[in-house]
Amino acid sequence: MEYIINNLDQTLLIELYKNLLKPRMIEEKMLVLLRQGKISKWFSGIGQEAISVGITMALDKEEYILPMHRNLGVFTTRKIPLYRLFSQWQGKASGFTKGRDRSFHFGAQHYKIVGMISHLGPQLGVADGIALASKLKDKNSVTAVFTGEGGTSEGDFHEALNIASVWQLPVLFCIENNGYGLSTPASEQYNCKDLADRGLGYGMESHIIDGNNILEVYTKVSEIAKSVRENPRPVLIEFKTFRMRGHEEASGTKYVPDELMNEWAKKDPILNYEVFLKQNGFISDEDIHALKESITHEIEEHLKVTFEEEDIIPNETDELNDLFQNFKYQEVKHNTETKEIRFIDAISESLKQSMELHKDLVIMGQDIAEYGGAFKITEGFLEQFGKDRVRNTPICESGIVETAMGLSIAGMKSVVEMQFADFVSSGFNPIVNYLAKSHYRWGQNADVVIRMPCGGGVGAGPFHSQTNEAWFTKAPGLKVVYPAFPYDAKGLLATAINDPNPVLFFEHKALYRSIRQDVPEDYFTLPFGKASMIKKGSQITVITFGAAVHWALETLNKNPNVSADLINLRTLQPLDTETIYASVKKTGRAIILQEDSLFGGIASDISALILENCFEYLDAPVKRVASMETPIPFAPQLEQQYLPKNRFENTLLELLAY
Ligand SMILES: Cc1ncc(C[n+]2csc(CCOP(=O)(O)OP(=O)(O)O)c2C)c(N)n1
Repeated sequence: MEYIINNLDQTLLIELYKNLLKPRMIEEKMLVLLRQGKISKWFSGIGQEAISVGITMALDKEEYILPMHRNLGVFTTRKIPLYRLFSQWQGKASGFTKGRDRSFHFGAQHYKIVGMISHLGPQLGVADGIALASKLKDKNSVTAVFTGEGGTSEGDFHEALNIASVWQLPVLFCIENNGYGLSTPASEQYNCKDLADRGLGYGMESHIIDGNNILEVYTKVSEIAKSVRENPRPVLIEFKTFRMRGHEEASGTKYVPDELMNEWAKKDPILNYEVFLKQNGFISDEDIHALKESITHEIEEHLKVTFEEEDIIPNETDELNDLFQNFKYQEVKHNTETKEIRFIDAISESLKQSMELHKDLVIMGQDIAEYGGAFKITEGFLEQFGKDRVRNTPICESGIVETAMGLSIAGMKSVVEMQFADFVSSGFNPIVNYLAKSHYRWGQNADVVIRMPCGGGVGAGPFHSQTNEAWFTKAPGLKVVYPAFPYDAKGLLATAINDPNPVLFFEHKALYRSIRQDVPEDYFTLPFGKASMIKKGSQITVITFGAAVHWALETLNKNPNVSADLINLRTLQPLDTETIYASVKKTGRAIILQEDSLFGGIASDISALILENCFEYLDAPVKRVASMETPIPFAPQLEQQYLPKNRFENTLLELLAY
């Protein structure tokens, strides 16, 4: 291995060595503890340390790094106290996740480190968001994100690189090509000579670096980072290296030919560098010995702290309190000036007023800039707020949701417009696994609103008509809002944007241009978790939300002899159970109307809650009315049959007669 010193001084050469040695020695200790059953799982980065250490040393302390499961060297080079890492791996409170997540699955804002989620790819898009924030704030910083060569096969990789290139974001995409993804050799993972070749396809500069040569990694990444700070752009870097141990310790290396192991053993990044330093008189055997002694001592001391730390005592309140970032709702009252507007105007006005209020709010979506969005909600926004804050995106829901997460990590707010709520399935993973879980896992909020133009009755077939709120009400950590009137839509969207937690904001397309209401012209907010009672009665409680509120109203208006409480839920998560229970206790009968197909929808949970909490007050079974158990069809007569609107009246009357 050839080491070229360039203009690096001795202090730096030794610092690099120390930083290489520490993760190696920690790992060697962890392997012992693993065998003793004192830690649960270990992903080894032995042989790959030069990449983590070289990149971290090449970046400024204030620049974000998003490491993977083999990048202990990032954490140690950023000087995280070792006992905190040990406690993290043992699920203790001094770790970074209060025992809620394992290994390297955590971030630490103080150290500007954002750890992975198990799904590997999503953090590539998160890096885009962090880099976008730095670019918007003119910070001249770079963000480095890691992936293995296996992870490059995920769609997230493609989406993140494409976004970064189209938007010229200052991201270093660092591929650690260590030959195997679990047992799959690189030859079965991709079919190009070098992964760096892919840069060309994304319109991106790329480099290949010997990942086992610390001086090459450090020098080249320093040069690239400097140039990216001056001229923001993404760069793809492929580091050639090798995984010297199993995927994780239990999985072994039987599938790796011995010759390969032997060949790469000769290229060990630490041993070779040590020989080089000694041969050139930069370090002596005594220095090395003293250094190792001091690291051993540090490891032992910190392990002692962790071993002596008590196990976490479970407390349900603590767990539930950490699901969301604390948000104190602030009521903003409106003036009396109102104007009759459509549902769609209410959304547009609210969004515009929030853009005026929050200077750090960015909106992203397909065709939302010049074109004004598929439904024209953001028409005129580009002129008022500029291209930086009103961003047309490539067609990549996952990558954009991840970018939104990155903006939040960097302290900015965002609203993502799904062109149709149906397409959220292409961004499902980062919503339910990243946005929903990150506050609970490591205290990082996701200040993101996802706007969801949804719903049927518009003759648009199975992929443009779904109301898929149940996909999200099931995932703890997400708030779900579903207004039925312009006034509610305007006030609730303002609150959704103020709330620092992830909010899925459902907007029923059939209401956009059909429902009008007098709505205050200025900015105002409405609270989450408060249903509205839009009709009062004594015989039965009707519970519903979205377009179904209007179906229920129509039915009740047609049957003036039915005396019903009509509850419009407005938000599904949080759910206003208080209003539901009070009404059911009064009427003794409950019917829940839901537009989605029946099984597993929110109506089922509301029904169960009523049974559990109001059973003694019921005079009849709780009824759910919902769509058929099929996808939503296209032809108008099929769609009408599918939707529950026409079945609602019969069931309501049957229940009253029970
Ligand atoms: C979406 C997803 N699919 C599969 C896995 C299981 N898995 C975890 S790591 C891994 C191999 C990753 O290989 P690579 O990206 O090359 O990184 P390396 O482990 O070699 O450092 C696999 C298949 C996962 N965590 N997430």
